[in-house]
Amino acid sequence: MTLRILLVAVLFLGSVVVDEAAARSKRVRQVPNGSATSCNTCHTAGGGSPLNPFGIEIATGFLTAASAAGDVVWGAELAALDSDGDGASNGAELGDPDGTWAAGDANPASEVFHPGDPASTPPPEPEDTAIAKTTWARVKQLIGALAAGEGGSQTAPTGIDDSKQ
Ligand code: HEC
Ligand SMILES: [Ca+2]
Ligand SMILES: [Ca+2]
Repeated sequence: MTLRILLVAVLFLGSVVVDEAAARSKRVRQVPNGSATSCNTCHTAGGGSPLNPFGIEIATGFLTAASAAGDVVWGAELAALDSDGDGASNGAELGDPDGTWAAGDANPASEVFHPGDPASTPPPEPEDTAIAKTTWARVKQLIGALAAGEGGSQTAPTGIDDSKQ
């Protein structure tokens, strides 16, 4: 008898946990590119686990209700915030910088970064490109100098020493 009550209780609790998760799985489809990391877009270790900074942001101001019934309010405001503080807005990380995507739309085609993880962030473009160009110019110079020097000369290739430029 006691065993039966226990069994019923376990089955009941199990189904409650499943319902809790199932009722909230819609949220994966309520942010752009939510499918990229699924539940971990907002949770730290799977659905129902503690929320990451993006999830906390949503819990504290971007749900239509503070329960399983709550839908995510994705839009310009949430897109403009930088929940994980890595310098890239939530929208920039999820491929919808202006927050114009709406649930049901196709996912924006773009490289997706994690809005709740500061270690995942788009590279800061302009500066990097400038550095890369300089480096590339140097590499070409070096290859050119080496190719020209083929055949024996041991003199340092020109144009590589900073002091000569
Ligand atoms: C867009 C953000 C977002 C995504 C994606 C998301 N969640 Fe959540 N989840 C939340 C927020 C915010 C809460 C806290 C509010 C609440 O209780 O619903 C929460 C709470 C929960 C809870 C209740 C936890 C508790 O301690 O009461 C469960 C269970 C849950 N989520 C499951 C899931 C599962 C499973 C998925 C993936 C299929 C998922 N969630 C994806 C934002 C998200
Ligand atoms: Ca960010
Ligand atoms: Ca990030």
